[in-house]
Amino acid sequence: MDSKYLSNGTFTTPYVRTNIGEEKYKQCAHFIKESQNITIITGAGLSTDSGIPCFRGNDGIYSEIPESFFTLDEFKKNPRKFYSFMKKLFSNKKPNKAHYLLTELQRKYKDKNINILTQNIDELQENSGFKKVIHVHGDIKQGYCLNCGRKIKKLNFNRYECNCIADFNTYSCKTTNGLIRPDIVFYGEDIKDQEKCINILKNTDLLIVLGTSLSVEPVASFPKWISALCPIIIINKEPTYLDEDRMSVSFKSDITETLLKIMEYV
Ligand code: CNA
Repeated sequence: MDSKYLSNGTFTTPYVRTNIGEEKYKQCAHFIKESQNITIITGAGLSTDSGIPCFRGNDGIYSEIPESFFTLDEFKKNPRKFYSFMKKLFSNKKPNKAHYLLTELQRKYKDKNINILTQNIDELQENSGFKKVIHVHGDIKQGYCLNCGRKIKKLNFNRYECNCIADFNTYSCKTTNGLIRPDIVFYGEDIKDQEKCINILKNTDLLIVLGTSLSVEPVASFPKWISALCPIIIINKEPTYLDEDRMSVSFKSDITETLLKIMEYV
């Protein structure tokens, strides 16, 4: 049996339940060291320590606004309200320790192909210095004009907090006066770079899943694209459907605390 699958060189099914205490962290470190193509799927839980709440749960965004808020129709009805809310959520936020730990991992293992497929629409992962991030649900700091398609690379939220309720000029396209929408994936729209993500997943030999309830499709089904023998490390405070997978090492704990423990052995 390939020694990649267990740090002690054996293979039991399901090995997760045989690993307790420090062994579990050592096991994860061993997977990382032995893998070449590591794919990390991240979700809102990665950014909570930066002050951006999750969607779900008691303090989640959905306790304040309905899910329908994140549809193009709702956005068009009241763009100013949408941008004001986005400003409140995403302005002046900084990467947290967990983002930096992932960047440290990439820097330590320059020879490995480490990709992040994130559902997050913030830019905190790349702001921490991480090099290969795919924003499957888009990026709230970017936008484009609904009339002419002109791209805005750096949306300034202050421009949206304007007194232009009757006149979109402050956040309208300079050439056509069209409304600028954020370049995020609203409900009902296709995700970004799906084919690229699938190709990355097919070549993955270690999948790490961080801070996502895995309840939003199609990302929730991304793990089905990895090979049957690819190990999975999942760190999420709440249970996910992947926890019981034969190949999963699952931690129902804080991302930063858990990554710090794993990094001790990497
Ligand atoms: P979600 O459904 O809200 O799940 C987040 C999960 O993270 C929950 O199960 C929490 O228990 C868990 N969690 C929270 N904090 C921690 C922590 N410190 N350690 C470990 N686990 C933690 O969010 P998903 O990402 O699964 O859902 C996908 C949506 C959320 C995407 O469309 C995103 O665009 C959207 N979203 C993004 C952001 C952001 O960009 N930062 C914020 C909120 C929502």
